[in-house]
Amino acid sequence: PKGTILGYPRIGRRRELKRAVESHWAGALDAAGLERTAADLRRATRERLAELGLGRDDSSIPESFSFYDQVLDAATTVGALPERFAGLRGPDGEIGLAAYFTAARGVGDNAPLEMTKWFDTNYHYLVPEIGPETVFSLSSDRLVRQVAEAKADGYTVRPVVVGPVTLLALAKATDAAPAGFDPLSRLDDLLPVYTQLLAALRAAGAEWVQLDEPALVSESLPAAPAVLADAASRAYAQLGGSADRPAILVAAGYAQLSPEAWTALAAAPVEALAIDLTRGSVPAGAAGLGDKTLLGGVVDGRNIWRGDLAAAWASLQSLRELGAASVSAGTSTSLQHVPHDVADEASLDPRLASWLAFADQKTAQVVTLARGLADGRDAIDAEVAEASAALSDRRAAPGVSDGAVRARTASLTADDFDRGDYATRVAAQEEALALPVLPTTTIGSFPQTGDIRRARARHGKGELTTEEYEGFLRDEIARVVALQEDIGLDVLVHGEAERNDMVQYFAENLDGFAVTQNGWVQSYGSRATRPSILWGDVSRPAPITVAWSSFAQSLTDKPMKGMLTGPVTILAWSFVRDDQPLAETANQVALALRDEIADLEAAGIGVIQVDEPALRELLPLKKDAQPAYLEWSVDSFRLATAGAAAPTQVHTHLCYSEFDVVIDAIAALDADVTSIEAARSRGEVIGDIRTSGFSHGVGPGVYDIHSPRVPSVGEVADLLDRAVAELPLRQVWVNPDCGLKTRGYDETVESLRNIIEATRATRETVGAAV
Ligand code: THG
Ligand code: ZN
Repeated sequence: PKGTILGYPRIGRRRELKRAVESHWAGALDAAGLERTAADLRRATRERLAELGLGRDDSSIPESFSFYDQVLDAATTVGALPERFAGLRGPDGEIGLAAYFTAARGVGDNAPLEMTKWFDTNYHYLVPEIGPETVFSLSSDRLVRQVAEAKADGYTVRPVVVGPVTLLALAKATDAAPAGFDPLSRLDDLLPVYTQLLAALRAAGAEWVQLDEPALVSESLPAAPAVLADAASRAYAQLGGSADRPAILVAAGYAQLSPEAWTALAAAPVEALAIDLTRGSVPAGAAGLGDKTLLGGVVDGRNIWRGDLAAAWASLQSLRELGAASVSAGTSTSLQHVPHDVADEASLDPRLASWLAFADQKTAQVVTLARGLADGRDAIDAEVAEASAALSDRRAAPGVSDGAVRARTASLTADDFDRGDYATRVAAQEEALALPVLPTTTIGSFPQTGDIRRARARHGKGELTTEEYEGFLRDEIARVVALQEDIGLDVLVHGEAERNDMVQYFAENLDGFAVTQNGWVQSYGSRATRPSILWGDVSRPAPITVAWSSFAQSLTDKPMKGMLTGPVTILAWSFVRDDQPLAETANQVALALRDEIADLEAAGIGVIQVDEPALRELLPLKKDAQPAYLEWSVDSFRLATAGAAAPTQVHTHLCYSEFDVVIDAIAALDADVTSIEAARSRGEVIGDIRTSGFSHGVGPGVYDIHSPRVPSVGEVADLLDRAVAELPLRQVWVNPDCGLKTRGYDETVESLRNIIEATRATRETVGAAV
């Protein structure tokens, strides 16, 4: 086939899979019912993709369904589940749905597999645990059955599996493994199982198989690119050397394939190679591909823009020079990172909608390019012209470029990014705030109860007037403020009951953004977000948070924290315009936040938190691109906050504990106080903070909010003792790991009370020692 997509969203146009899976977990839908829903979804996907023009019988339709995660799928297929889930396996060691979901979600003391970000996307995968003791064996025939299911429906699909190199490269060592154990060292034991899998797929009717190897583009994995390329060379010599297998497509999206990996794959006995041409090209000096097919990933799987078909065509033409036997058109990655269909967005401005492409529109683009490759460029002239016209329309549309916004970013000077001397600020803040040692606070959100969600939904449907809804929110804020006073916290928050999502809330209140109704994108498992669309120059038509924060402040004498989401996180969790540097877009958002901060200060708010949980997420996979990213991302935060007066205490919050990579960047943010995740790693991060010489206020989390467990007073006190032993007392803040939005009230209140009790005890000990 002349064109294909590397994968399709699995959650369903109306999140049907989420509903089915969650009702299965709740015991309301049995396994057979869940399997039926999943089969219906797969059937609907095949039919839709055929309707859009992918061939029913030429392997251009991918079989990329997953109940939870593609990495977990591959791990369970080859039997790579840690020992603690062994009891859940079937008679022949088979891993069925129950074991699969338990590995994903945990049960009792059996912790689930760890979850982490998939390359530089917002998708999270489950980290396989592999040790010397792991026994690889074919343990699930799910994918084989899906191929057979499609066959029975008259489709020859192309099954998609995470490849052996990526599976091992993303794995971590089991607890039982000796120190320094590298899962990649098990490659030779794993390959026979993949060989067996390929044979079974062929027997079920697969003519092609797609092995996803994005590890081969990354410079951010423990294994170096040359080591990964060597593994790929061995893996594909062996898999390709097997006689009983479908044709193999090795797909390596998300960035440019490393030169070493290109050389390895060019020499490997596989039939096709898919590369990402939206984030890189062919490595310089790349070897020819002989009789392989080269699939050019020219349709971007990561954004929602309609794309430039003329440029895509030119890019495909340039591939011919590499001497591949044939060139075909594809997406750069799976389309799992974009929503289903622009046609599902009735409320979107039609002009904006005409610039967009979700998964279905991107599939149609691939089909168009494929037709061009088969029948000649003339055959697709009309479509190419239409795409170009949409692009020019977008360039010229009002709001895409706003003179006032441009003038403001163009006139920025170094001063605009600099808050001035830290010591001066500390003195001014001590006087303004008069906080005790070890000040206590929370990250910002309080539990989003069913009542809050229902009130928001009813307001959305017009069943509650805005006045009634806002009255409800004020009552909620008053309750949360009174609760915090009762618990004895020092710096209070208003609880964020008015926000659905910390990014969408700002997107809804800033010019230059649009939000969708059905634009869900899987984040992990059954969870999804609806990223906002940042399409134009960003400005703030009116204050956003000021009324809520000043109402909350009016209820208490304690400092009330103003709560904002930082520019990098707003960009990271939105679909961002691709027609100007991210740095420019980030500065526009930063200026809108800067104005909000000025208004909060004017309204008497003396502590303002600007969250940047995604700072680490956007870090490029390629080392040479990282410094520039860290520069503009840090600058945009500084631009947002540098207007704050010295007595105003600026806080930030980051949602991870891998401090090492970005510690210098975090210090460069120059926030007065930074709260971070630390409870799960038992405060290990405190050592990193000390050795890095980080000098500003820091709140290493003492309560793991990802778990319903209530930390005991003793546990919290231990963490605090460790913090005050390693860090200067004046630096240490006391707070949970993250927002409390997803927790219930009972455990939240109990945990916060324990935190306060532990803090009081530690204050006494250090007081005695001082
Ligand atoms: N907001 C946005 N993007 C994000 C996060 C966020 N990306 C990264 C990270 N946080 C992802 N984490 C989650 C956690 C929970 C959910 C989604 C992503 C979640 N979603 C609800 C669901 O799927 O049922 C739907 C939420 C809604 O109604 O909006 O639980 O915090 N933008
Ligand atoms: Zn957090």
